[in-house]
Amino acid sequence: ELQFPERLNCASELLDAWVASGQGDRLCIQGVDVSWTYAQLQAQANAIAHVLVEDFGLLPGNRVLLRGANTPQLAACWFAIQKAGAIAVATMPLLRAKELGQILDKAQVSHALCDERLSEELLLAQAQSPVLKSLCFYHSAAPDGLEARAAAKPGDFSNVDTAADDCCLIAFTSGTTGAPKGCMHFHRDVLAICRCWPPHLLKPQADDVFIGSPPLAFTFGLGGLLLFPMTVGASTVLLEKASPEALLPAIAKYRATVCFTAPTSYRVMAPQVGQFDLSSLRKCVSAGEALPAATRALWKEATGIELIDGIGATELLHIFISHDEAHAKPGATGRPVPGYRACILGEEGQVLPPGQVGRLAVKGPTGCRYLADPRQQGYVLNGWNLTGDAYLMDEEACFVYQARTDDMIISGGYNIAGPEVEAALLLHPAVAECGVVGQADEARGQIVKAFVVLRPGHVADAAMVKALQDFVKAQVAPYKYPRAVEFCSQLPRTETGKLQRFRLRSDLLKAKP
Ligand code: 3UK
Repeated sequence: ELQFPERLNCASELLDAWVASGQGDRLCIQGVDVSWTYAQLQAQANAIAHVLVEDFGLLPGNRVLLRGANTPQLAACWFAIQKAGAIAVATMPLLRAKELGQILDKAQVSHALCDERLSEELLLAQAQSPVLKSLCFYHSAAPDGLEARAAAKPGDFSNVDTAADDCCLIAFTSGTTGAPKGCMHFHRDVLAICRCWPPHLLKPQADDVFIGSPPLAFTFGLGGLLLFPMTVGASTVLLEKASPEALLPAIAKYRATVCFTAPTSYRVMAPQVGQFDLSSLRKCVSAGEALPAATRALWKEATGIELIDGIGATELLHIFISHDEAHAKPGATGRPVPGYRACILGEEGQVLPPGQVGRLAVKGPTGCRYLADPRQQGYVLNGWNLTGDAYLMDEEACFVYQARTDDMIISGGYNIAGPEVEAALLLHPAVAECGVVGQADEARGQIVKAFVVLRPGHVADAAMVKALQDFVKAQVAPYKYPRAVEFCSQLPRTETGKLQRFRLRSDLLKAKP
């Protein structure tokens, strides 16, 4: 059981404590244009907190929208908000005015800090918003920009005395089904995720250099690229652009040791690994989507490193089922992270025995609290969080991902998990990427349809279709083979690397006569 004092501010614990203990000159954060020690990040955050409170009248509990690519400045803004006892509402850099407007409204955002290079869409949203009172730009040379204002403020700040269960973060889900949901997290939640997965599974060291792709607005990135390195006084590299092509040279340049990205990114990087000196790298974490066994094998072959897989969710803040390198089991996500419990529930809410597919339920120190959203009732049942994933627990108590519950394909009376068919296809040397969904079919209800991106040098013809179908039939129950195969040049993905199956399905609808 995790114990926290009643009064708690996550910025005091994660940031100020290093300076207070005399270790403020440790390297904390590197970006393209600046590089800060813990003391320098603290001084920046303190000055920004003064700006928010004194120049913009920020009060504890106010909601502050953040918009920007991953940079040290964005991290300083995040800690400034915590220090002022306010609530960070982090937003994904690619969001447009309409989506930003929904967030301003839903989270009742009163203040915003925005990278000037991403001002356009937020200004459009502000014009429509009755709630946003102040908007200040950073990465700005303007006399009223954040840098100029912060330069006029002192470098110390007395943190607001927040309660452990004061809300400090509202994270929005990507909302593939309906409007995005705001998930509220408390100061103690931020510290809880720092005490569960990192010390038990990641096991970071003080001299580690973290790097990766997820935006800080995605809680996978917030934890992996900002909070977790700070639990051991390590440093982090924040890249503004972190495509697989940009990540590899950056790992080499910064001598990074711990990498966080999505499974698809490891798959794209694997064949290019030989062109870079990745000798510094010691740990690689995959999350956001199921990790296919073929991708784990490719990465291990290319780098010698066993990927650490973990399933997390915005609702639960971070990873709750995972494994360390010694316990990796291809095709399985692992076991509940210390502090969390998990089980598989059947249709009637009964706990299912090992081997049976059902709904994943999770309980732990963090959990779903939607902001003013009736969908809370669908996510939490008797204190258990229902993540929307179909899973099974095997005989070794390892949890094995099947599909999103609403992505299961039902064909001729069989339940078929698209990702299992994808995992089989990905083992074929001609397949670069693939996505498998159900296509409406008169006779069978649905048939299994595969969208396939071929590796260079392979021909998309009828012979290839037959070869892929036979290949799948040889590995999994033959009724799961893709009756339809369509070749394409790329697959639709979110900013966080997730395959957008709903778009594959709607493309199917469009294609129908
Ligand atoms: C899926 C996975 C299989 C799964 C996240 C790490 O992805 C994160 O949060 P989101 O709210 O999505 C949650 C859903 O994504 N998923 C994530 N990781 C895995 N499926 N294996 C995995 N390893 O459907 C889950 O319900 O965007 C991941 C840390 C923090 C996060 N917010």
